[in-house]
Amino acid sequence: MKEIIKRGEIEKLSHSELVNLNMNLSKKLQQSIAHENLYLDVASVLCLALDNEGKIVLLNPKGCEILETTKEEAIGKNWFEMFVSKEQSTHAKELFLAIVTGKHDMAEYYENQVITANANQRIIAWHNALLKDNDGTIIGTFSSGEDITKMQESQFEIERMAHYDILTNLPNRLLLGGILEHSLMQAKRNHTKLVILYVDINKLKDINEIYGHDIGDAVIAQVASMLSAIIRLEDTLSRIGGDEFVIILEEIQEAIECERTLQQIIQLFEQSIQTRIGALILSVSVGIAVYPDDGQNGDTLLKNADIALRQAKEDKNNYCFFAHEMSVQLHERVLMEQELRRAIDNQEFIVYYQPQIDLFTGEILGAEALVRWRHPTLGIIRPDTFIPLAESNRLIIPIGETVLTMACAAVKKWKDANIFKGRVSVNVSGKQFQLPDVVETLTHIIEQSSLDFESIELEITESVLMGDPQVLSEKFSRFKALGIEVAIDDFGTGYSSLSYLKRFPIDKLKIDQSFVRELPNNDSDSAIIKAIIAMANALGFKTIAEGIEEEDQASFLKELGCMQGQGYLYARPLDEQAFEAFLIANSTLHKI
Ligand code: G
Ligand code: G
Ligand code: MN
Repeated sequence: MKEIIKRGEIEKLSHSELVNLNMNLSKKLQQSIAHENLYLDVASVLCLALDNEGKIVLLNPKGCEILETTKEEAIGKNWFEMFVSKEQSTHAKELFLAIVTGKHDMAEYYENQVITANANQRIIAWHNALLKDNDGTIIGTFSSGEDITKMQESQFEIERMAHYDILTNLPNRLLLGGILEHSLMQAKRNHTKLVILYVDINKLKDINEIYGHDIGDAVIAQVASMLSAIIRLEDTLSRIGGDEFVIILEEIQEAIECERTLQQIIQLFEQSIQTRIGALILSVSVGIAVYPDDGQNGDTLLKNADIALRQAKEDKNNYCFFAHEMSVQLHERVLMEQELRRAIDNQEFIVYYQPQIDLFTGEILGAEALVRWRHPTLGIIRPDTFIPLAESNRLIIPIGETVLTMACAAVKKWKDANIFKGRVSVNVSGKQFQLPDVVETLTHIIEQSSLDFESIELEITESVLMGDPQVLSEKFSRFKALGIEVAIDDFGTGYSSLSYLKRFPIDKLKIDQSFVRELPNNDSDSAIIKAIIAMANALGFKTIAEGIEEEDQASFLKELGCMQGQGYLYARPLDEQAFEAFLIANSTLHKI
C-alpha cells in the first residue's frame, strides 16, 4: 500500500487499494481513523464499513452525498433498516449475517438498489471485502460503491432507442424480428396460425411533399395510435419504416379470422384524420401472409406479405392475401357484410310467420317469427344465407331487435283485430342473449309496442345453455316473472343433459326437425323423441315438434305425447298478409 498519496491521486485508488486501506483501518477501527479519513474524505466513490450486525461504522462524504444523509445521522444505524427497501430488508440482512458468520460466500461485485434518506432510489455497483482482525476473525465488511443510476437509465434509453421507433413508440423492425421469431415458435408448438398484416398508408409521400414532414409525422403518429386501439392484447403492432406498419395476429385457427381486424383497419381509414391544417382523407393498403401456409420463417413471411401489399396497391384494392383464393373468399364476405349493413339502414328485413298448432285440438296456439331479407335485386333471401355472417360480425343484434319490433307491431294489430290469440315466438341469437342488458332491451321493445308480455315467447338455441348457469338462470327468471316464455330451439342437437336443463326456469322444448323427418319409421329417432318428451313431462316443459310435413308424422308424434307442432303440413312460413289471411280463414274455430 502506498504510504504517501497525493490528493490528486486518491481518485485513482483501485478497489483493492481501498480495501487494503481499510483492512488497515479496521485494525485501528476503535482507536483512530483520522489518518485514513483523509483519503476517504476525497474518494470519488461511496465507502462504507459495516460491523457484524450491519451497523454503519464508516461512511465517507461521497457516501453521505449519494445517500442524502450526514455522517452524524448514519453512523451507528443499521444499514439494512436505513438504506434498504422494506421488501428487501429482511432477506438482505439475513444474507449479510450468513456472510459475516462465514456461512455464505461474499460476492465481490454486485449491483443493487438502495433507498436514500430522502427516499430516492439509486442503483449502486458495489465492490465488497470482508474486514478481519489480526486473528483472521471477521469483524465486518467494507464496500466501495458507485452510483450507476444515470448510467443505467441512459443504457435503458439507448436500448429503447435501438428497439422502438421514436415517433410512435412502437417496436421497430429490429424488435419486430425478435417478436416474430418468438411468436412463430409458439405457433409451431400450439399448431396455430399466425397472420402478418403489412399495412401501408397510401399517398403519404404526397402529404409530406404538399404539407411538409411535420404533418406527415402527425398522420403517422395518429394512425399508429388508432391501429394500436384495434388490435388485441396478444397481437403486435410495429412500425418498420416511413408509412409502413406490420401487425402480427397470434393464435389464429383459420386465416379468415383476420377479417375482423382487416375490416377495422379499413374502417379506420373511412374516417378523416385530423391534423393542424385540417382533416385529411387517406386510404390504406394491406398485404397479408399466413404462417405456415405462406412461409415458415419470419423473413419469408414478411417478404410475402410485402409482395401481397404491392399486389393490393396494383389492384387498387384495400388488401390482398399472398394466396389469391383467400382474397376472393374474403372479398365476397366483405361485399356481403357491406350489403347487410346497408340492408339494416334501408329496412330490408321483413318477418314471415309460421303457425304453431295444438296437435290434439288443431287450435292455432301461436306463430314463429322468421326473418327474411328482401334484397332489392336478389329477391327474398333465407336466413341460412346471412345469419351465420350476421352472428360473426354481431349484426345479428340489430337484426334481432328489428325482428322483435316488427313482430310485436304485427301481433298487436292482429290482437286488436281479434283474429289472433296466443304467442308469437321470436328467435333470439346467442350473441343477443349473452348481452348483459338483454332483458332490459327486449322488454323495452315489447313495451314500446304496447303489447302484453304474455304474447311473447323467445326461442334460444341449446348452445346458449352452455353459458354461466347463474347468469342464465337470472335472465330466465326475470323473463318468466314478466310472463315472457322461453323455448329451447333445435332441441336434441346440442349437449343438454337432464341435470342442467332442470336448473333453468324454461317453458318449452322445440324438438329439432332432424328427428321428425324420418318418422314414423326411424326407430332411433322415435326413441330420442320419446326420451325428450318423457323428460319434458317430468320437468314440466311443453313440447313442440318442428318440420312436420306428413299426416303420419303428426299422428305418430301425438301417440308419443307431443303436444304441439309446426311445419309445412299446416303452413309454410307466410308473409304478414298471407298469415293474416290464414288467421281469418281459420278464425271460425281458430282451428285447422
Ligand atoms: O326461416 P328459416 O326458414 O329459413 O330459418 C333458418 C334459421 O334461421 C332457423 O334456425 C331460424 O331459427 C333462424 N332465424 C330465423 N329468423 C331469425 C331471427 O329473427 N333471429 C335469429 N337469431 N335467427 C332466426
Ligand atoms: O331452427 P328454427 O326452428 O328456428 O327453424 C325453423 C326453420 O324450419 C325455418 O327455416 C323454417 O322455414 C323451417 N321449416 C318449418 N317447417 C318446416 C317443414 O315442415 N319442413 C322443412 N323442411 N322445414 C321447415
Ligand atoms: Mn326457431
